[in-house]
Parts: sequence; C-alpha cells; structure tokens
Amino acid sequence: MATTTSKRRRDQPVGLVAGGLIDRRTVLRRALALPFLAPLTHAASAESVNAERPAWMRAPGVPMSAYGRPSAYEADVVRAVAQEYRGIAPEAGVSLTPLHRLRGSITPAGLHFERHHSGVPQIDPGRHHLMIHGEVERPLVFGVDALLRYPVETRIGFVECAGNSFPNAADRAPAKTCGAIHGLLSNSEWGGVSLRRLLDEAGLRKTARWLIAEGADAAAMVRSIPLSMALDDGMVALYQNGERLRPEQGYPARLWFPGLEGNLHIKWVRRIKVSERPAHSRDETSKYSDRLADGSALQFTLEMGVKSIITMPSGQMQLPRPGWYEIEGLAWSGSGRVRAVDVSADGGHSWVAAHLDDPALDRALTRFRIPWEWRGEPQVIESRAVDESGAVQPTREHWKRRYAAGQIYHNNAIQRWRVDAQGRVENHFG
Ligand SMILES: Nc1nc2c(c(=O)[nH]1)N[C@H]1C(S)=C(S)[C@@H](COP(=O)(O)O)O[C@H]1N2
Ligand SMILES: [Mo]
Repeated sequence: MATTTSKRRRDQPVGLVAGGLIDRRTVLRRALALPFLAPLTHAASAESVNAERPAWMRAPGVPMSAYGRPSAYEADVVRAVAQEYRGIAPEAGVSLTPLHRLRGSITPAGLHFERHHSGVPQIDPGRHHLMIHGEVERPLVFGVDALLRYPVETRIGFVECAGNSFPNAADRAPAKTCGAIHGLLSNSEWGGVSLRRLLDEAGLRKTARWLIAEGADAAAMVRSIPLSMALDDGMVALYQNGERLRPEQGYPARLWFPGLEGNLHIKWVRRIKVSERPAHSRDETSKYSDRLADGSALQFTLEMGVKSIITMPSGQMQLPRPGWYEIEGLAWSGSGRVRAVDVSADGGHSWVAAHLDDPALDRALTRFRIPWEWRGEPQVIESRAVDESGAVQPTREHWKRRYAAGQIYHNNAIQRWRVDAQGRVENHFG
C-alpha cells in the first residue's frame, strides 16, 4: 500500500492545497488510501506475536475495584497547576486540562480544569443549603436532598474561564503545551435542576431582572447574572458526566450556564438573590471586566466568543518524521453551534474547511480534523472558527488592537503553531 500511495503522490498530487492540507472532497475519495501511521507500525509476523507470552498472560490479573483509575502508564496525563500566590495562598489559582492529551470532546471529571479563589471547601451535603430570596413571592431554602428530588435534566456543554489562554497575553510566545495555554476549558455532561423551575416555584416578581449568586467557599464568591440569560438553560448542576459533582467542580451544587464565562458558574452555591440590579461585586468590576484600547472598560462580557485551537500537533510536540498526519482540534462558541472551522498551513494565506465531528452541539466543544502532509519544512498551522451567528474568530493582531495593554480576559484569538524543519512544534505569535 505504501508503494502505491507514494507512486500516486509523485504522479498526481491532486486535492493537495497550500501547505499540504487536503480538502474535504479529496478526503472522502482518498481517506483510506493515505498511509497515516503506517511508517510507525512495525512489521511483525503472526508467529512472533504468538510466540510471545508476556507476564500478564501467565498469571491471573488483579481483581475488580470499587472505583476505577486510569492505567499507571498514563500517569503523566494530568492537569498543569498554576498558583497565583504560591507560598502565601497555595489554594488560590488554577489547574489546566491537558487538552493536547485527550482525543474526545468530553473531559474526564478528574481532568476538568479548576479555578479556585480560595480553595476547595470540603462540604458535608447534609449541612449545605441553597436559599432563593429577594424579588420573589416565596423565599425558599433547599437542602441537597430536596434538590435531588427534582427531575434531573442533562446537557453537554463547556466551561471556559474568562482568563483562558492567559499565557498568550505575554509579548513573546511562551513555550508551553496547548493544555498549559488553553486548558481553562473543559466540556462535560451536566445534570441538574433547571433554574427556571426553581425560580418559578419561588415566584418571580415583576421587578426581577438579575440573579446575584453566592458560593459557600471561603472566598464567598459573588456574581450577578441577567435573569434572561439565567433562564436560557441555566441550571443548578448536581451531576458531572453521570456522577455527582467532584468537590473541585462545586459539590454538592453549582450554577452552570451554557456558553457564559466560567466565573458566573458559582460553585458550592448557597444563595441566589433575585434583584432589580446587579451587585457590582469585585469579580464583575475590578476583575473579569475588559479594558479597551481607548481607556474605557467593558463590564459584563458574559458570552464567550467563538474560538478554536489545534490540539494536535501543538506546542512542545515533536513530529517523528515527514509524512501524513491528521490535524485535530477543538472549536466552540458561547452563542451557539460552530458552523465551520478553516485551517491554514501556510501562515494564513490559504484556508481549507476542516471536517466537524458529530455531534456539533450548541455551546459545546466540537472536534475538527483535516489530513495534512508535512514535508519536513518549517510551516505555520492555525485554525479559525465561525459560529452560527456568523461571528469569526479574530487574529491575534485584531484582538490585541481592540484592548488596552495587559488585557487577558476574553482572549479568543487564533492560535498559531510553528513546526520547524526538525518537526518540533512551538507556540508562534508571528
Ligand atoms: N464559589 C466559587 N465559585 C466559582 C469560583 C470560585 O473560586 N468560587 N471560580 C469561578 C471561576 S473564575 C471559574 S472559571 C469556574 C471554574 O469552574 P471549575 O473549577 O469547575 O472548572 O468556577 C467559578 N465559580
Ligand atoms: Mo474564571
């Protein structure tokens, strides 16, 4: 097969566009003929495989376990931890999802990113309550058992911190992995009780415009959410990928709002005050607001912008040799479905539509892929997403022009990776 294909490549390089990408129609016709991983597999005869009896075939394996763990050989697939005030307050900071080591669209619970302003409270669910009060007819207090008695609705979607991609705020491209740059992003199936249902039960007054939510951590984090956004599929989440929330994700209950900035998703939620006005809390004034180039500032940028990243190949990876690869990545938007992802392998001169994997869900991570031939030359690869509202992911230059120096929040700029002649992949700002 390898011989036939290399002959075809010499004779008729049809379907190849700039930079070695191949377009979708060609993929359909040729996909099976591409020798993707063939050079990496080794030729073993059936006999030599049969002759080998590894240790694990000569004695029974270990018995069953009550709760499974990943293979010991995958011990390096872990979150990257970054502490803001190491030594003073080790419990404040982030841990980032290793996006470049994962191939699906659902994030395993143990690898969901974490953002804690004051650590993970160890909450006894028997002593935790959620109060709904303010501009309502009937203030209500729910125990966790009471919340669990409601019908649980599930929905797949992402949480992205407004500070995601913060390392790229630097002037020089930091030499980091995709996960260490963009891993304040995870995608889960969330299960919980819709906010609409709970607020209906409390009876919203005509004056109700905002929800002010508070967490039961030592930070007692407070955020205001416009009522209309909260009613648009917002939930009190109790489950994460089928099991109860991890403590890091807000056990026993958190808020989850499809498509909205991570900071709003109050974890360990203990209080929702219905209000005419927002609270103007610390995290919606001095933090998580956007300083613009003209010196003014934007408050309440709540919907996350359209964005995509190539996860493979990506920063710090090493391509073993020239040949065929599949460029793979993630795309998402806070305002709906991803409509298209275009990929360029020639520094942004030409773009080819990538294939979007099913299901491309509303306000959820969507995978894209496109075959690519790397010929052993330096190249710059990048992806650009378009969502169903028509919004297009901006270049880094465009994004930077809009904001004041030092802006880190809401960075949805295009990520470029440079592959050098030796196959080393690096973060690239050029
Ligand atoms: N109570 C409370 N809620 C919180 C936070 C917090 O520190 N305390 N961090 C917020 C931020 S900034 C983000 S990005 C998300 C992160 O959710 P995760 O840790 O489950 O990924 O939770 C939000 N909810
Ligand atoms: Mo965040």
